[in-house]
Amino acid sequence: MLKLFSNAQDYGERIAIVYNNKSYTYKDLVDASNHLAQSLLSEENDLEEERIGFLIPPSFDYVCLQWGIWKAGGVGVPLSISATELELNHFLKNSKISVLITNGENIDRLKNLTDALNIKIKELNGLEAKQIKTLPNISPKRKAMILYTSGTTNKPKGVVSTHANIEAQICALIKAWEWTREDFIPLFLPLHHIHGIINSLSCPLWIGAKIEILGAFEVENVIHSILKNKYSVFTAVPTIYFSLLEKIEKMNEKDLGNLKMSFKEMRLMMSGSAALASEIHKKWTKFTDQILLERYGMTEVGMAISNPFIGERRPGSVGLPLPQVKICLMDKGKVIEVEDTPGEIMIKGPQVFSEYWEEPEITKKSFMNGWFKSGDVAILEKGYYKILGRDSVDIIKSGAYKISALEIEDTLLKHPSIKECAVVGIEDKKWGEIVAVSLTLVDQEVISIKDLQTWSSAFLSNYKIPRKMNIVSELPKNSMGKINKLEVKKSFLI
Ligand code: MLC
Ligand code: AMP
Repeated sequence: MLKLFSNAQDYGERIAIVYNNKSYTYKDLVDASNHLAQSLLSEENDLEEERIGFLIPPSFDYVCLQWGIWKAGGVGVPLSISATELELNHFLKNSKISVLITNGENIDRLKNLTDALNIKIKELNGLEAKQIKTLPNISPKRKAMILYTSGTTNKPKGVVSTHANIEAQICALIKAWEWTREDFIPLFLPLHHIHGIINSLSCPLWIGAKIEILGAFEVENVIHSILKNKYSVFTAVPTIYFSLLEKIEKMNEKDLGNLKMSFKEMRLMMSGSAALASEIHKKWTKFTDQILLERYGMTEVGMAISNPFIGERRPGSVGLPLPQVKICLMDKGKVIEVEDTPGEIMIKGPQVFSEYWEEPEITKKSFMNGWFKSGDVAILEKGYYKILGRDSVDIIKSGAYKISALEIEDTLLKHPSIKECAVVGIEDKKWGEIVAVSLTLVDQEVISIKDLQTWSSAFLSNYKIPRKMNIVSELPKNSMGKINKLEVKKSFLI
């Protein structure tokens, strides 16, 4: 049996999850996930890596289903609750999902889509085990999960992680961040991304700790829960710290005092998934006496580099490689041996994903001599890694979501009034980057931001674009005749 599950059996009556004011023990989780595994198996003995899509909001049910799929030998494909029909169409079709499991309220909405793709759609509450049978023995080498991530191709790619990858990702963090079964963590991050799935959910469950699932981040709700509970670990993205600070700055003295104390008493507060501005880092320390631990990760590798739990947590740096992770910086095929010289972060280790789903060529190009090419540029500075940014202008990180500029451009070019466009990310204090669009229009046409937002939101979720827009008569070109995005970016920054 996979260690995540055998551990859980040992934790028995300990509380695993608090959700909607109800507590669920590890035994509840083991029983419910076994039942779901048996129901998914139906007449089979092993799902043999069949892809099972699930569109379930963060909840106790979500975790039972994730575990049920794994226990039955399936590959779980967690999908974003806010994905548009077009995005879902891509995820379902691309990963060749056989069954989509969701809540009652989504069945009608998705039925046409799943029918068109010849995919079964099932309601989670309707899943019943016909017979009690022994669950398959799953080798850690088998595929466990596909997460979709945007990149320099215009459609998101499926990142395949094996059980062994997931175990290695969890174990590195348990060790580095000294997780214990006495920990208690609030979960408010989306559960179709690695940060939420590994750091907020799987680490505590591995060690026998307690999680309170709060649903999507909502500043009032999170503050209310922090005042009510004694959380010991907190992990969030920089935009969330920004939002908390915005709120805190407007609070009355009494609530402020209690909140300060609650934050101060936590044993560990972390930030990652995007760069943490030093201003937020400093303000947070001033407010809570907590020095945020910044770490660096990626869907393809889980967490790779982290400031230490004990030792210097340096603002602006991401620290040192996590246990079992090997890092080097490379420039034009050569390893950089000296400090202060930028190079691409290359990653090796048992955490590193196995492949991009059914994309052998892209997978091959993403590795060099066994090193995964992250696409992020960093330097080593006084022994710590410091991220300088992405090597591609086509990748935007906004609210810690990775966004492909190419995917947005593709969508905008379908608009009948748009002749040419360039999408770039521009710096923003709250969001890290915001999406900016430069357009040239078909003669005599006019377009408003509202028009564009309505148009793009039909295709793309997560990012309500555009935040900023330029309409120009001609976009700057480079010598190859391609749109010069750096020039476009500059035009927004002036
Ligand atoms: C939303 N808004 C934006 C925006 N998103 N504005 C600019 N840019 C964006 N990207 C606007 C909305 O239009 C709305 O405006 C207002 O902000 C509130 O919208 P919301 O959707 O309710 O936002 P909020 O709930 O505050 O969400 C922000 C967030 C969320 C940061 C909580 O984006 C989030 O959960 N991000 C985490 C993503 C994540 O987990 N990434 C990890 C990937 S894994 P109005 O005008 O209508 O009020 C990874 C690896 C690793 O990166 O290292 O971990
Ligand atoms: P994703 O593909 O959504 O998993 O996002 C991974 C990317 O997030 C990385 O390649 C980095 O570009 C970015 N990232 C993650 N953590 C950090 C960090 N601490 N500082 C800067 N960028 C980060």
